[in-house]
Amino acid sequence: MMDELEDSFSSNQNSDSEETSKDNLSEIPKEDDPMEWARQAYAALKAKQDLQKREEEEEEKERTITEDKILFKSNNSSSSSNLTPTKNLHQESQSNQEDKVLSTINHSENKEQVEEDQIELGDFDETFTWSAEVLAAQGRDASQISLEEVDWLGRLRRGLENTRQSFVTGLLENLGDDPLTPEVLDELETLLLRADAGVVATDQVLDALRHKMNEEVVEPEEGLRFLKQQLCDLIEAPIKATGKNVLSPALGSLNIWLFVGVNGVGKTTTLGKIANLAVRSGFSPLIAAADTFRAAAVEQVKIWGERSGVSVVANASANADPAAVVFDAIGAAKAKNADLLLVDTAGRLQTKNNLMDELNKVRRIIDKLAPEACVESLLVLDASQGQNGLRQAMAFSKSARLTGVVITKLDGTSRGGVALAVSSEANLPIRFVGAGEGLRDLRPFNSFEFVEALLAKR
Ligand SMILES: Nc1nc2c(ncn2[C@@H]2O[C@H](COP(=O)(O)OP(=O)(O)OP(=O)(O)O)[C@@H](O)[C@H]2O)c(=O)[nH]1
Ligand SMILES: [Mg+2]
Repeated sequence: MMDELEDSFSSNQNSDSEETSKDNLSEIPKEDDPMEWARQAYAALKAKQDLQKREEEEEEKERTITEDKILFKSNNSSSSSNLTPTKNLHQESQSNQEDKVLSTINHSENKEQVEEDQIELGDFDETFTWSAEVLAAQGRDASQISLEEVDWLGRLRRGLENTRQSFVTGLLENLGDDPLTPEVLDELETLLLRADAGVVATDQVLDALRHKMNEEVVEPEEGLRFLKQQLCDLIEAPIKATGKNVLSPALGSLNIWLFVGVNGVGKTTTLGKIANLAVRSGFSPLIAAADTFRAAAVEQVKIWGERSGVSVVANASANADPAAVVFDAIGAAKAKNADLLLVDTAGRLQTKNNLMDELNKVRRIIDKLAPEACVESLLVLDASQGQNGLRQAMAFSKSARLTGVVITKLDGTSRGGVALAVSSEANLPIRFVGAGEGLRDLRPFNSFEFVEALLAKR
């Protein structure tokens, strides 16, 4: 279980972890030849996948034999004892299923889930080599990377495609082969603002670049490297200030994560994906359906719960008090020994005071009932809303005691730069990013990977 935990929540370390600080990236002893590193990584993943497939086939074979034996036995027993093995079989398959879902979804008996959750190693193509390069640059060992990481990097890069297209293509065209000029900086300023990086981040990055150019001639390669580092530093600042590189549930205590934000930004979807990530990482999550505003909201969150085998606490009565649902859910979490309570809340405009008060009431209940819990209040932001997302962050952080941000819908928007605005202006750590509607289209945020994907040349 701990291995899986490392895999999903913790191994996605931001690049400022001690060994992989951006400042000493150049000192990391990495493979001289990135292609060779990628080849080794590919071979290791291929071997792992082949082994897993063989094990699964073996398991399947054994399972069929056992089932045949039980069925055979039950068919040959007298009618009264007939019930027992059949029941046992049913019980066995049910508890099996729970175990499987809890340990690794790859083994799930639900076909749909298998299809959705099993990642196949793709070709040794350009996407793979790029992902490998990003992992190698963080000082990773070619034999230690997981298919999930590689798969996610591909998704992240595809997700940022539109932002990159409008940003990097313009930038690279202007950069050319000559040292940086003041005109290139002007163009960069326009591009950053257009990608919704915000005024503060844009000014900060340009000031740093201007300062550097005053001191030395800056070749385009060096300019790009320096730009990446500036962007990374900017996004990292609020993350570093929390002392936690990656947000993962604290072990040994109850964690309560609230998902808040305006309508339709992806709160419920994010919660569903995190429930799945938590299960895969060995935690025991529980969901509180505290969006009591829409009748369909409870159904929606229940479907997400079912996809990962996570129970949902809900109140059937119309317009139930969200705080009452959270009250019940905390009781259930304690009774069931759940370690992560995920709370879905109704979408609300940051300008509606009564709805913001409702969030405060939920917080008061949590403080009263579970004062020892580690509480995270995560604002979900739709990347395509650009600067409006920043305004939401400012307003919510005033009244909802935010501790972090999740940026969703990075796919299909050219405004992924809003991550920079949120970090520099709302001063909030970005904790997760979503780049699609699938179960695996969300990962813990890693600033190095984000900036590399944002500024990938190819
Ligand atoms: N393309 C894309 N779609 C997403 C992403 N996250 C969520 N969505 C979609 O956005 C829509 C709204 O998602 P929800 O999770 O229901 O949003 P919500 O914030 O819970 O909405 P309310 O509860 O109504 O306020 C759904 O169609 C999701 O599938 C993402 O990362 N990428
Ligand atoms: Mg919702």
